[in-house]
Amino acid sequence: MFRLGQTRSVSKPDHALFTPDTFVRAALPGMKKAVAIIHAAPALGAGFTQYTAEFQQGGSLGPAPAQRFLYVLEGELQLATGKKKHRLTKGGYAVIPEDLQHSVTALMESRAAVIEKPYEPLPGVRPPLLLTGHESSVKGEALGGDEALVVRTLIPGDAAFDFAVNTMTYQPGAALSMVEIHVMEHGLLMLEGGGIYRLNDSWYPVAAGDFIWMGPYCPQWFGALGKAPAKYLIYKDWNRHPLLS
Ligand code: UGY
Ligand code: MN
Repeated sequence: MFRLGQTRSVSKPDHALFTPDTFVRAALPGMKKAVAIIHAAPALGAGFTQYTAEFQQGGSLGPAPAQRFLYVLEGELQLATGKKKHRLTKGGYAVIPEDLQHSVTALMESRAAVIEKPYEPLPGVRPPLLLTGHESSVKGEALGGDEALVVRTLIPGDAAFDFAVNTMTYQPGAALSMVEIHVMEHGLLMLEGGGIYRLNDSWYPVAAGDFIWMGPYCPQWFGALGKAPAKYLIYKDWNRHPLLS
């Protein structure tokens, strides 16, 4: 359908909102029977790359140019590292170190969020080994004591990891208690529900399927609307000194 040039998508110097009507699909090098929607990349101003990979059954990712985070949105993936095979179902995730030879193959039609970021070593700290998990085994924590806003921290907070990925679930009407302004950037995929996202001086209606990039120091706030919870998957760089990264 023609939308007469209208979309909710915007791309600004310190933030972007990309809605599914503007997504463009293309295979990345090495991808087989799969395509990527590249939501964030250095070309946008981001220090990481985030894409949604859409696989046919038997489809696979190409090699990772950096450490790679995977989160299964739908279907089932097999992550193979040498002889070891890990099955990742919806809500399953993995953090794959930069130098670890691996393959990611879809056991059925699947979709996954993929984040790739060059690893920033920290003197005296060993880089992390492969980590796999499932969101359902991560205990939710009420953000600032607010039971209506639950955070699940998918990656341990220790200094070996130079990024975090969390899910945040808001009951209808729940909101961040403050407008955040911080040095870390974010890649955010709306998984369920919707609400209003403040990004810098603009307030945007957002819904499941949307992607948001927030650059460093982008003022940000979210309030959930509707009758069902809103949930998003959110990346941030952290655990490194800003002068050294
Ligand atoms: O972790 C965060 O910075 C998170 N609270 N930000 C956000 O939800 N926009
Ligand atoms: Mn934030």
